Amino acid sequence: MLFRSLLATFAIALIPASAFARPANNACANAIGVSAGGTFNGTLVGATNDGVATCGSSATNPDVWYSFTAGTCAVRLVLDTCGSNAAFGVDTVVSIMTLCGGFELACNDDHGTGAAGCGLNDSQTSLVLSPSQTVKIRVSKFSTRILAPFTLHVRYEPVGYVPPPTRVRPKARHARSSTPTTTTAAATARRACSSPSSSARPIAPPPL
Ligand SMILES: [Ca+2]
Ligand SMILES: [Ca+2]
Repeated sequence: MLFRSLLATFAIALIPASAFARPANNACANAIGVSAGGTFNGTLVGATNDGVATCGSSATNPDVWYSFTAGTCAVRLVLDTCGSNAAFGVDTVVSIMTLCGGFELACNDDHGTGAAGCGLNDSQTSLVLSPSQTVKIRVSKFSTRILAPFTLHVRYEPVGYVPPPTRVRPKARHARSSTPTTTTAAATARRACSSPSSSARPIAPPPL
């Protein structure tokens, strides 16, 4: 029995520590929703690879996932990991996919411009999304650099009003009032899509 116990202990010791602590969003299918925007603290520690990317030598590296769905407005989605390299030593790579196992829409390894609060190894990327479009956000790391925590900032702002796909015609012309109606759903949507969202922040220039 003692031998068996020692053998079991030895076997457990051989299992990598990462096997005990997978991030909740390790699999793309378990992507964390970030549609409201904001700051999200994540980690690559314990993550495994289930995605690909075309930049940052990260195609086979461990990755974690987030999901963003645009509302009724077309939006410019802007992602960055600014501050992560300075805080945790991680060299992030951020990419945007159409869906799990889908096509890559954008990828950035290093922000490159060294904007305020953004290190040269931090990532930033952006993409214009159609109303209701969902994308998957992959966070990974460059080549052989360390697995570590990171901070993902998610911002978005409307890029213009997009009319709904169908319109309700007036029942009768003579029923129209000479006074313009300003409280229709369309007018409300137009106003909503013409002003920045409450979570939108000034957007930095795209990476070089
Ligand atoms: Ca993964
Ligand atoms: Ca990087």
